[in-house]
Amino acid sequence: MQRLPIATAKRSVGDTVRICGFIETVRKHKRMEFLVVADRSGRIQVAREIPAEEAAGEVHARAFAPGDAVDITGRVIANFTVALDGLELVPDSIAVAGPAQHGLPINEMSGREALLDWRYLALREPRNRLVFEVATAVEHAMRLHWHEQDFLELHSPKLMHSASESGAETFSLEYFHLGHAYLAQSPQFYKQMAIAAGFERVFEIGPVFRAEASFTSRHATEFTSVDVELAWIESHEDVMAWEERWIAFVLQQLHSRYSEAVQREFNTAIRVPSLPFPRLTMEEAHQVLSLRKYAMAANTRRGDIDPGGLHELAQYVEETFGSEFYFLTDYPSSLRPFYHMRYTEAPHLTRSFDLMWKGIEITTGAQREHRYAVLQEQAQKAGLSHSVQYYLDFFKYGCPPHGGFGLGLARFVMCLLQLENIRDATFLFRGPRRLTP
Ligand code: AMO
Repeated sequence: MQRLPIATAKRSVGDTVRICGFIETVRKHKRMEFLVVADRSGRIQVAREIPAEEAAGEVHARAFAPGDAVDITGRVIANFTVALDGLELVPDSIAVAGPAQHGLPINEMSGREALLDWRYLALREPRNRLVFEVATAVEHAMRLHWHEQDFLELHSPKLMHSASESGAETFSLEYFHLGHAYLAQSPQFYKQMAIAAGFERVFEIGPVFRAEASFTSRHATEFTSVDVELAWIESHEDVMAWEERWIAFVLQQLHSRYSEAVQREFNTAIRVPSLPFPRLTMEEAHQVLSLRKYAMAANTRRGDIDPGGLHELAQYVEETFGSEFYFLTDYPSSLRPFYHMRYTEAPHLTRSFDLMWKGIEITTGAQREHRYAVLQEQAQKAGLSHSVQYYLDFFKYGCPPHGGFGLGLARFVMCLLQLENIRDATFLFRGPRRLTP
């Protein structure tokens, strides 16, 4: 008999069906045993009559355990006493395809680290599954938009000859007779190479690595980066305008399919944003913070805004413009990588931006420096010119003005579902203290 998803099987009251899934709970009464069985689509109570010999202890049967992967054939009946939804399965046969050891290692009381140790068990929770259903829908919607707009998808190498963002935060490894290789911190150089190759509009969704000893709720040492690069722009404003339309499209798609489930499971509304998102220059943002008497943490880099300040600004933007999103633009050159274009008339400022959502940075972007001589000088000033010569070469034989951005996928999902921690939005988290499972 063909297996039916539990949600489908439930629509066949009176019929004999076959379902497969995990046992969630086991309850025994004198002659009856109740198993709640769940699969990807839902759950159902299975009411099994215990045979007389088994109840009398004359035959010894293995006891069912929460976690057992079971394959059950039986009849769906209506039973208004069943708390779940008035439906129940009366089994003809129950085969245990994958037995679970008795006594699961986690329960509702387990702390975050234990849940991460036993991630596959934690992921059996429908709420955790929903995180990845939504993440799948997010990526799908992003791809739809790119596809409609003629973008090419890249799969750039993650083994690199040099650091792509900043030297201090790279993982390095031995690489045959070439010496060291570095794990890519972003596809930055290669998405720009695609522009020099005439691809004009490109994207990539792929893993990136940061050797950062950060222990915050927003940082991982490996994460999925969503990257976009566009040719023939006039300024970073064109990139922001493109990004906000793309995000509104993605949220529109998500809203129509997931707003109910997300409201129910995460108590959060999916709001389709109105455009344009508010824009604040870094200078304006500092003025707002000082008017609101916000005191920046002492260890904040000169000119930068600390996480508390970003939240304060989020509040200001929500109160003033009614928006969950805002762009912070025109970062000081000292805070940005060498490849960001500087303003000709104000070289201490970059034509760059970050996108904030609910107070958290989800994107960094910029217009890039595409003029070979200027870029070479900026790389030199950053102490990088030799190690990145292969990258500088991309700009030697004609490259259009261009810009783009990188967005952390887990941060996006975390903000969307209002999750507390990036660990909850990541399939398997990697941090300074975690390399398993
Ligand atoms: P940046 O380093 O700001 O920019 O990264 C882009 C986005 O990636 C996410 N992100 C992270 N997510 C989880 N853990 C981390 N440790 C982490 N670091 C960053 C954030 C961030 O906004 N090449 C540029 C992008 C560009 O200009 O195109 C870059 O990598 O959401």
